[in-house]
Amino acid sequence: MEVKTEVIDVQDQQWKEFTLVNDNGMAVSILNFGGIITKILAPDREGNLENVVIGFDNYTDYLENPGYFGALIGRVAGRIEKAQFEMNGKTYTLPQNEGAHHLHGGEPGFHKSIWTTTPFENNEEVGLTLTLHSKDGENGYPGNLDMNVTYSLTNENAFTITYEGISDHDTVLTTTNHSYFNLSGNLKSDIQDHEISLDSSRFVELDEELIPTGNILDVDGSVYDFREGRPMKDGVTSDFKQNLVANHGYDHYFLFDQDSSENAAVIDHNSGRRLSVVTDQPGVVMYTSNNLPEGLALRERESVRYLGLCLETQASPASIHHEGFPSVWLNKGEKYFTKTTFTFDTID
Ligand code: G6D
Repeated sequence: MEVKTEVIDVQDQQWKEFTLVNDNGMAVSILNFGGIITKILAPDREGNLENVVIGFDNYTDYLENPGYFGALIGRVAGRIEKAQFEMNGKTYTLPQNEGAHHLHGGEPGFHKSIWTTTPFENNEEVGLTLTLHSKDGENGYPGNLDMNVTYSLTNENAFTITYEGISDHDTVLTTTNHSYFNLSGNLKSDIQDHEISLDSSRFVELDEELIPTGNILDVDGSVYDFREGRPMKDGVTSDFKQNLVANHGYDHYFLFDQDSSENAAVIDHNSGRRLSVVTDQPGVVMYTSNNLPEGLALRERESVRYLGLCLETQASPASIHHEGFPSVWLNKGEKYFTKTTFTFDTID
């Protein structure tokens, strides 16, 4: 196992790209800019190592990155309605960076910050720690926040993301990673035939602006029921209102039932790749890149809709305005800690 480091010149900046490599040749490449995962090489059933995430060909494009490819997201992943919240009798107003609402921590959120990076290696894993200090009032969020994220890779092809944070003031926080997975290998096909399983019987209803209505819907009898596995394309062809609201696909928060040791799984039967997701988070936003800007120059091809699957493990920003949702509130001095493991395997 090793960590390779490369300096990348991007306009007037010098970024660092770290590549974690395990003994099977699986590799994960990460930028200090945004903690962005630019590439993951994983084996297919024949052992061919191919890239399984969306990434830009020209790294300058990460300066804009309208789809948040591969990026760490925060302070609050998802949408905060009306870009406002009340806390301790005070109203906090955040940048309205998507219509009247606030998306993915604003600009520049975690995804466009330079993180301080330290690679590491031990007998079990190889990895990278990334730290960031977000000042009190940054993008309207209260509290001086210190974040520590760790990416680590083992020889079992398990890639774990650990998030730790602490604030000197009551605040809101729920972080995630916005990688777009595509198990076909080198983006040779889209994700419509990916078979998805989710340990979830409930999901959050959205309005036309993708803002939670406050209702939690049951998946029973709908194309939102992934408990026995389902091809992603069911959400594309569905005329169910929530799939139409998401622009012919999924863009929804699923609450986990915790009935399984595995929270989510994705299989590409053509390549034989299988991705397993295990997290301590109460749910996941599954986004099937319905709104992916088309024609972007990616490493292997131009972008098209449905080219990547986002599994954004997190709590729910709906908890800011509604009862009964997984909380994003963080008390002063309380330790924020969450861990998600993505394990890459193959089927016969
Ligand atoms: C779209 O609605 C989706 C979001 O869920 C996603 O995170 C973003 O694109 C990148 O706005």
